[in-house]
This record gives sequence, C-alpha cells and structure tokens, in this order.
Amino acid sequence: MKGIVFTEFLEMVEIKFGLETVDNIIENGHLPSEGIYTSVGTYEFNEMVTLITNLSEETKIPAGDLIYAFGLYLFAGLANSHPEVIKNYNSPLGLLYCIEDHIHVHVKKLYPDAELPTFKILDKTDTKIVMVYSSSRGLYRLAHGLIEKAFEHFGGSATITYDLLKEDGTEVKFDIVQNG
Ligand code: MNH
Repeated sequence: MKGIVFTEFLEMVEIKFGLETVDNIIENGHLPSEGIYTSVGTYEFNEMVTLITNLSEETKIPAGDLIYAFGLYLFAGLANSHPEVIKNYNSPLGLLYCIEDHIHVHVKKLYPDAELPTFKILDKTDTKIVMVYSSSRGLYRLAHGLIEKAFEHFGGSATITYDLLKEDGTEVKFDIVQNG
C-alpha cells in the first residue's frame, strides 16, 4: 500500500483524535515500519490493518466506520497531491465512470507498485451509476467515503447504497444516485 495512504491516515488521526492517539496506535502495534512513512514509499497492507485495528481499540469506534471516515478525508488528500489526475472532469458521475480506465491507470503510472481496486460499471445514466468494487483488500467503505466526497468536490451530493456480493467485502455493488 502506498505511503500517501499512510501519511494521510496519520494526519486524519492527529486532526480528529490528537497526537497522543497517533503515538498510541503506532507504539502499541507491532509495526514493521515503526510508524514512519514517506508519501512515496510502499508498505505492507497489513500494516494499515494494524493501524486501523489499534485506532478502533483506542477510540472504541468500529473499524468499518473509521475506514469510511478515512475515505471522506482521503479524497481531498489525493486530489490535492495529484490535481492533474482529476482536472479534466467536470462532474462526479463522469469522474466515477472513468476511475477504472483513466484515473487509476494514471495512478498506476505515477506509482507502478500501487495496488488498486477494480470498478466494473453495470449501468450509467445522466443521474446515476451502478458499479461493482472488487479488491482483495475489501476496502469498500473507503470507496464509499471517496465516492461521497467526489460529489462534494463538484458542489453536489448523492444517495449511495451498497450490497455485499461477497460476505468478506471483496466484491461490493454500489448504487449511486445524484441528488437534486
Ligand atoms: Mn483511488 C487506492 C477508490 C479516486 C489514487 N482507491 C484506492 C482504494 C480504493 C480507491 C477503494 C483502496 C485500495 C483497494 O480498495 O484495493 N479512488 C477510489 C474511488 C475514487 C478514487 C472510489 C473516486 C471517487 N484514487 C482516486 C484519485 C486518485 C486515486 C482521484 C489520485 C489522484 N487510489 C489512489 C491511490 C491509492 C488508491 C494512490 C493507493 C494505492 C496503493 O496503496 O497501492
């Protein structure tokens, strides 16, 4: 998993829970990188799982809810670090439609070792999109937060529902309907 995900995560933890919580989740885990990350480095996905598990224990907030909150936080971090990746889009549905074939292709050029999910479009109209998230990492709640913020990025909002096609969350169908 790319370092930018770790640096953004610890930044969110500091802002929402404080520096002491950052220290606690780094110290009480068995982290190979000892909580030291650079945005261009690459680290084991398991290390992120440990950080989230530690944060969940520390805050008593379910891990899934923390992952969703992180998705909400991460969108701006990705967009600000790589404005060129999203500058050509003028609508959230257009952006979502292009994640698989353009955005994540571009990301793969920036970070050849990035481990990205796949999104299969099942249906799209002017006001909605139906897409299936697939990833062995099962970070569908991260996807949910990112999708929600993509709408806010363009000054709008959407009603987002999802169905787990696989119980472990490695395949999830999203129904996304633009509001207003
Ligand atoms: Mn994208 C990882 C979904 C937009 C760059 N992205 C992920 C993951 C999800 C995801 C989910 C976590 C990995 C996984 O589940 O297997 N990404 C989205 C969604 C949107 C999106 C739903 C739009 C909405 N992503 C973007 C944009 C950028 C970007 C825009 C860059 C400007 N994504 C990344 C990077 C990673 C990532 C970088 C981290 C890859 C890695 O850790 O190896």
